[in-house]
Amino acid sequence: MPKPEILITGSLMPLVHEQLSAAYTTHSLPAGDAADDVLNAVADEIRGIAGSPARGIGANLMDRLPRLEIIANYGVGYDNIDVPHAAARNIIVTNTPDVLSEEVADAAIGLMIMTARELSAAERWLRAGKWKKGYPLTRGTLRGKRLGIFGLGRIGRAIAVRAQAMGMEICYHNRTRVRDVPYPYCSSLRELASHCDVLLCAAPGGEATRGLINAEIFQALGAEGIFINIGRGTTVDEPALVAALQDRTIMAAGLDVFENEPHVPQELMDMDHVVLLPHMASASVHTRNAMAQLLVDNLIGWFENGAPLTPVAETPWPRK
Ligand code: NAP
Ligand code: 8YV
Repeated sequence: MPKPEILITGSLMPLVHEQLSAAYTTHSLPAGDAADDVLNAVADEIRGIAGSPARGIGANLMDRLPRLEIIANYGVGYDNIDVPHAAARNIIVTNTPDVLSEEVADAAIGLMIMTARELSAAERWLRAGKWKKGYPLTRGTLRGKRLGIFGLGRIGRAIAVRAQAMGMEICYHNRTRVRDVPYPYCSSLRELASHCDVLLCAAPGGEATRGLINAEIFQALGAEGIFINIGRGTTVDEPALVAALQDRTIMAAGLDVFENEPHVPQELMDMDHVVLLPHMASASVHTRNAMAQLLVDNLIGWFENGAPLTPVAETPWPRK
């Protein structure tokens, strides 16, 4: 039996390249026009994709690969993949749930504290030699504040546990009420925003959430409110966020994700009451290796045992 052929769509952790090339025939998909040369040579043989989230996997690419069986995504979010198209073609999509939840929750809490207590601005102040001038007391605090989580899933729950231990009250909004948590449920995002002091987005991206956090939500969050995003930038109406920060509709924001990464609007860069991170919430060697191993194990599970480990809900295994 010839070895399955796998297309690797971007630069992934070394263990992915090492383990996949030991077991399968692998091909790296270069950027730009060179991609066509690779596809022209190998497209008919590709049975699996090891997918980098930096690259979209749309219907066009899938349809150039007539034998494609599985797309293993390097990330829990899979809004970079046209999953309805994959499902229609019976292509399994897998992601990397759970193994990154605690790391991302740590980063979310760090970002929330940095934003409320102006830690980045204070460090810039010190480095500028201004210590003796005395950094102004921060208006922001987490003492006595309520955290509103938009997207109380695996990561949202890990954030809630941490925030509760810090003395914060928690409330949340999902489409579906979660039965096994003690936190109050808000039946809409608007209700959540008006009910909390810190609004934190840990919801997936994609069409279902596109632009939901908009001017009306920032208005409801209010002038003492803080917005934190570790979900996806597409969930936010970014110009509305810029405006809400510029005219102080809200107090501050901490952002790990942006609408058109790696582009960050200059207006955000120019404001001191915004903390900006380069989409790094899961980015430790420990956690990225765990994600990489799960990606590999999904491909091995499929090709060796006929069962992926963590298929996404839209492409369940066994098939329904
Ligand atoms: P998850 O367990 O599936 O949780 C997602 C939560 O969002 C669920 O509770 C879901 O509840 C809710 N939700 C989904 N669509 C919604 C909608 N339209 N309106 C309201 N709530 C909605 O996923 P997870 O593992 O926690 O990951 C969440 C997301 O975090 C990922 O999809 C990814 O985008 C992001 N992420 C970012 C980083 C980073 O580096 N910044 C790292 C990892 C993950 P319902 O289905 O009941 O609505
Ligand atoms: C990573 C993420 O940044 O898992 C996700 O959904 O957004 C992050 O863990 C990404 O997947 C790897 O580049």
